Amino acid sequence: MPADRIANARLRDRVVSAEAAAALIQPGETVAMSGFTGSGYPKAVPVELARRIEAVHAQGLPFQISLMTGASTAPELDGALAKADGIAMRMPFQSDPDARNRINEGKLDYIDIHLSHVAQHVWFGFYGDIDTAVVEVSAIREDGSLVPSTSVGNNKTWLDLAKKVIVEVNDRIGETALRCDPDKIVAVVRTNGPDRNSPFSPIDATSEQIAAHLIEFLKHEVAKGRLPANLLPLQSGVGNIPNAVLAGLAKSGFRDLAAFTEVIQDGMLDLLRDGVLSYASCTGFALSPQANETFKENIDFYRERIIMRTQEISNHPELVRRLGCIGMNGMIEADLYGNVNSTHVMGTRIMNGIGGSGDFARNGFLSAFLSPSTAKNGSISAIVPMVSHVDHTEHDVSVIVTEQGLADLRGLTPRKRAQVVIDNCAHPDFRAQLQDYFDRASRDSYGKHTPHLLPEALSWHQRWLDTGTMKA
Ligand code: 0RQ
Repeated sequence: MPADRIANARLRDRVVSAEAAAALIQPGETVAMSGFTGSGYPKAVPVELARRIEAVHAQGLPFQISLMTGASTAPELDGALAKADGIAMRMPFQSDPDARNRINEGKLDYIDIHLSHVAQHVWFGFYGDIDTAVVEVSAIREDGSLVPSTSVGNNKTWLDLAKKVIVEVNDRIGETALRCDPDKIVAVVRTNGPDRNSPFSPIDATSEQIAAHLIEFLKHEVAKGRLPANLLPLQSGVGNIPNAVLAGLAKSGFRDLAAFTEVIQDGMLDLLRDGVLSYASCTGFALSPQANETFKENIDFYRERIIMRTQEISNHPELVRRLGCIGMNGMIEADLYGNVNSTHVMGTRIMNGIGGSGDFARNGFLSAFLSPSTAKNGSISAIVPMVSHVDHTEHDVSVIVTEQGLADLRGLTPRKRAQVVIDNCAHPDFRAQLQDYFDRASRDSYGKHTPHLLPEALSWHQRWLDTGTMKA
């Protein structure tokens, strides 16, 4: 790593090993780290911290920290610390298998909140003091200002509030800088690790169909005069299906699109390159290794078209409403009336968290939730009578899309919504079962506004748990 990456002389004197930096974090501390959806998280200090925690545990002594970030990180951060049993409390979002298991075993406290709320709640003191911030940057300038790496997230808040700061200096990709009083920076660690950069699965027929239904709907909205020809600023969740939607947009004939989103993934870079997308605002990147290379090679092109913002701005409800964003997010399941569960498998097992989906679902101009119509090799229906956990209520969900089709819920009564969800979104293997439920509920329900047979609705998931299949 070139020495001039740390241009500030005082901070050059504070360069230490990751192990020495990790030793500055004490048991019981609240530690705020950088990182948003696999980008811009510290690569070296968390691993060393996990090692130290394990060594302390081996002596029979306790050592855990409370951990906050922007959003999800990677095995070197969440994974290493969870495996070491080093996290007492985690917020606001994670997607790590080891952390997830510990949360679901009841061994790790997890607070799952809207990403736009994090900075404000921390400023209000709901999470106590921040003892240490560990923030990845791509350079330190002569005046001590910190050049962000591949995500911004809550870094400004962490640097403002933390009592002491550890900086990891990694690859430079950006230009503007974060400011932090150099007196607070107690350690600077040199690293050279890549971001998580997981490759996307090749686009399969299911995601292609989901994308096609959504794009056809957007074209229909333009034709009806409800959307301008270049749509409205797009927010796209992370994952294979949102990526397929972006790939579909590339071939759709739309031009001059804009994105006001949290995360830029491969498909969005392609849209920018091809001029389909004019510019994109984000707080982080989730790129495959290949897209990451292309991004770096063409950084001058992308720097003119991408702006990174802190996450309380990238996800700000007022901005999402004012800009009239089109939210496109994945879901676990939706019910007949349009309530959506994004976080809990079978109502109790957390998957990742609500992330930014709620910021965009509630406040966007249009809010679309996308999923294959079945999960687990067709054994579970993603369309259920009543969701087992509610993240997005029927009032915040405009359209539901599966590979079967699209249900436009706007302007429909609950009972009309139910019929269109069954007809358009349910998989044929489950359609008759759902129709039967809805017909009996419409006849026998206590209230006829949102018909339900409560014991049966609530036993739907239990049946799957008991038998291992809902088809039976
Ligand atoms: O489980 O990994 O064990 O196979 O859930 O499902 O189909 O791979 O879909 O990766 O797009 O995730 C909602 C989790 C979808 C995601 C969710 C099981 C399925 C699989 C993953 P396996 P898929 P995706 C921007 C916005 C909330 C946060 C958000 C998410 C696993 O989109 O985390 O939107 N959303 N943030 O088998 C049982 C069902 C299931 C099911 C799926 N009905 N029943 N299991 N699965 N449906 C980003 C940020 O905010 C940072």
